[in-house]
Amino acid sequence: MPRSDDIILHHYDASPFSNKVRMLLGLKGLAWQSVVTPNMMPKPDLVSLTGGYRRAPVMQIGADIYCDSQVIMAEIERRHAEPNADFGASWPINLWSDRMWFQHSVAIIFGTLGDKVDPAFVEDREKLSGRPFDVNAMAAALGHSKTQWRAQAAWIEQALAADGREFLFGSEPSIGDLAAHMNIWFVSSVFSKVAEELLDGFDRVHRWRASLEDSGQGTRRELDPADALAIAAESEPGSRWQATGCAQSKGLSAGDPVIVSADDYGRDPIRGDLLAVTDSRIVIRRSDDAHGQLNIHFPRTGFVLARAN
Ligand SMILES: N[C@@H](CCC(=O)N[C@@H](CS)C(=O)NCC(=O)O)C(=O)O
Repeated sequence: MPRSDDIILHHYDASPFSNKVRMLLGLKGLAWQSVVTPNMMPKPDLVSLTGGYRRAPVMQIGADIYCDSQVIMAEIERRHAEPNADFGASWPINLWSDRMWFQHSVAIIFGTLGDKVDPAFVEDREKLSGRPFDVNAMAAALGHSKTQWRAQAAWIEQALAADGREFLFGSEPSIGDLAAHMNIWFVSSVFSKVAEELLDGFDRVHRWRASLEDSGQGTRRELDPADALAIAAESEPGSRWQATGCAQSKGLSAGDPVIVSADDYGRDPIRGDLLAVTDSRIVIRRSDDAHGQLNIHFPRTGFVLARAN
């Protein structure tokens, strides 16, 4: 049975955001437990743990639950500082790659698949975003999406050309490198020929990618979802966030009932009592009969925090 301080990643293999986190675990040489989640709703085990957050990945350490790859990577970095991967402009690159570049990857993959996309998946993604997931429109715009995608990949090639550096910020890989790698991995994992075409002539990107992937994905062990839930129920949430002030957050104080939701897609509201807000993180406490008390962590960037009515 895993211990309450083991890293448990709720994820699925095809998920690019999960792959980015798995690569950070590899870079740090960490052992971790893997709970494979479905790639669309329903996800009863995951949602019961998070209080409503459904996206992948989610990291669990005991009764602390980390929603969104941004706060997951920050927490891995905080707990396992060596080798340091949090430097340079890693976080802005992460946000650009997660939002802007990722949307072009989605348009290319699903525009290329077109009518082959499972209608249940289309319906799920429409509910997730609150907008049409129009694969025919994506197919029609494929040329534009590919141009945009390649132009963004060219930024990586240029950055690596600057002074012959091996990685974006010098001789060591960073979270920014893993973030930029995410879209290249995503498109290649589904359509390797399309990725080859889009990266044609970007020799530095090819070498950089191979070198990042050489670090592997750490030591993965499969864990039954029920065991992960049992670990949450048996563990106490971490106490380091309890004393943190809640300054500069719309007059909210620790203990206030709040709602947290993503500001892009998958905006399902998560209710809890505010524990802490910093410039980089929101932490709320929620409790239920099945799991007892849990700390739920979100990144500050990309999430809305509001008083619950
Ligand atoms: N900002 C989030 C985005 C996560 C995300 O969009 N994940 C995708 C999978 S790669 C997702 O959850 N899609 C809906 C689903 O799988 O149910 C993060 O960084 O973790």
